[in-house]
Amino acid sequence: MLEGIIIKAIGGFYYIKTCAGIIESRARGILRVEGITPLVGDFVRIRISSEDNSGYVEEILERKNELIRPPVANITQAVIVMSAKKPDINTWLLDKFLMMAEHKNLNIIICFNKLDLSEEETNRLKKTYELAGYEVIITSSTLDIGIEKLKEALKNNITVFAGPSGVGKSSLLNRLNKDFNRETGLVSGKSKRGKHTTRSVELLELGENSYVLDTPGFSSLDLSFIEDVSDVRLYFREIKEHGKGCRFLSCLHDKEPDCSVKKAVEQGIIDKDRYKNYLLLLEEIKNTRRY
Ligand SMILES: Nc1nc2c(ncn2[C@@H]2O[C@H](COP(=O)(O)OP(=O)(O)OP(=O)(O)O)[C@@H](O)[C@H]2O)c(=O)[nH]1
Ligand SMILES: [Mg+2]
Ligand SMILES: [Zn+2]
Repeated sequence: MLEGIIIKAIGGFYYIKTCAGIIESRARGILRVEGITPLVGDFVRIRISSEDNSGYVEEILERKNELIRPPVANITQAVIVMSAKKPDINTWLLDKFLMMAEHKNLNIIICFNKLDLSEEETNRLKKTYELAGYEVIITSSTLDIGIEKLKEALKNNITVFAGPSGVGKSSLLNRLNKDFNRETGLVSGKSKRGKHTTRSVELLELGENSYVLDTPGFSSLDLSFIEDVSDVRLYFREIKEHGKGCRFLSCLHDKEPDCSVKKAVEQGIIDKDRYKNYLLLLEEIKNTRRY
């Protein structure tokens, strides 16, 4: 049996990258009976049928994790792409993306693209998020800045590119490898809905053991994975860190006394806007989890 990774799935066919090349396969009947659907990103064992020379997925190896949107398994890293301008930065959305990636335990890189449009604002954002404890890479896909650094960070990872529509996710991927041929910039100016130009789920091979996944931009995130208000603390990296010094273990860093987080905000060690978004998220979760 051959081992490989599913890089694409279309209409019941799975395209599996193996040491013998890419093999088109179907899922074995038993998987359907067991109610298991192979996902892009799955490591699988396949058998080549001697009758028709086509592949059959016999076994799915254990998944490290699973994303629902897009449906994909074994992602190790998220590059969250944002821009300072066009579209304007939305830190509320960025912080939600970060929460999601933290929740999935992914390695996280924030990429501020379109440096050419606003150097000052982009550098300010970089500082803010580095202060929060994140790795930040600044790029301009138009001017070919930061691409090598990005490429380096993608090695030996299966990386999902996420972020709102129009920030340049697909443009960056084309810079990483021009053969990727991702469609870019088809956001219709007339129907302001912003047409999603990126649809199918496919791992793009960047090098040995390195894959990237383009996703359509989305502007709202489902936070139903947060079960309890107190969990919000876990998904803000610097708040989690500074919260260790609070008087109460249960401190939500809101109105409690002797709160290290609030102290750090006053001292400028935690960014004010990050803290503001944290409080807003607390409110949002409180309101939606009240039943
Ligand atoms: N000025 C400037 N424009 C850029 C840059 N990168 C991308 N763009 C432009 O931004 C627009 C959107 O780029 P896309 O790559 O399609 O954005 P996307 O994030 O893939 O968008 P969706 O697929 O809709 O989620 C295109 O017109 C690009 O040419 C950049 O670094 N600087
Ligand atoms: Mg795109
Ligand atoms: Zn506190």
